[in-house]
Amino acid sequence: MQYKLNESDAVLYGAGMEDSPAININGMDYMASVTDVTYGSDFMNYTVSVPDFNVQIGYRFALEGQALVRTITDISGPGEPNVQTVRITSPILKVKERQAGNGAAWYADALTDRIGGLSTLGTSNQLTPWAFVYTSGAVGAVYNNLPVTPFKMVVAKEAGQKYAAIYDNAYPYRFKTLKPGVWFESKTYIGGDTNANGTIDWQDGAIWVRDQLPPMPAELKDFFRNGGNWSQTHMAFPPIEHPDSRIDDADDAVFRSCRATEEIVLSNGWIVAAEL
Ligand SMILES: [Ca+2]
Repeated sequence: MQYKLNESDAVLYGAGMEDSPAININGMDYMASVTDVTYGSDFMNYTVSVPDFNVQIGYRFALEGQALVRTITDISGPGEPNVQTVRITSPILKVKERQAGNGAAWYADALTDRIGGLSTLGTSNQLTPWAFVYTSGAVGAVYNNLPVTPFKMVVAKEAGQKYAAIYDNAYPYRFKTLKPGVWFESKTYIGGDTNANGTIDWQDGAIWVRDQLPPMPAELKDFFRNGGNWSQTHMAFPPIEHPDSRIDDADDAVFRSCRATEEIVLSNGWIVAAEL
């Protein structure tokens, strides 16, 4: 699968033929096959059968502007009560070393972002709250609605060629016996030089990601507006095991980045916790 930016014919890759048609349920890979397809001008609905788990999964691809929106719409069959997590095992975006201007960017830890051309990046297999890949012709950005660390960045080699690929993390369909009732949605965006600075890189994708973030509630907006010299920023944390210490790390990084000025750093946000 390829994404092509019509304005420049620049290409980014998605799942390739070399990726086996597997789906991961509850941490185990299963072979899957598409047993039904319906489509319109800007969407395709797939029924994906996983015979060894006795379930069928409804999977929808829809185009929204420059984003491809993939949604799990239904899980059914005798195996459905046993489904806890579902993970699509193929990459959602990929760049290869032979593409001019190749690069990737992602969050490594609270103090370190990995950003650069593929030749400068070491191998990686890392969960991350945000991830971008790009070439000199197009940037790819991703956003999904997972409540825990949403993506994985892999930098590795295949057939002697280095690549960087972004994967969705596992979708928690059910926590023990509780079903939150929120269907998985993952958006893949391809764009050009959005900030018009003459270079295509992760920052052009970040402008799109910012637009995907939930807006600040009006009450909070008024509060900050009336509170004097506030500045406010969005951050995403991977708070699976020790959310407090992760947020402390992030606060520490913000504090140190503005230590030459008198600042008070206030963290205000939401933590989603789940007992797995
Ligand atoms: Ca740019």
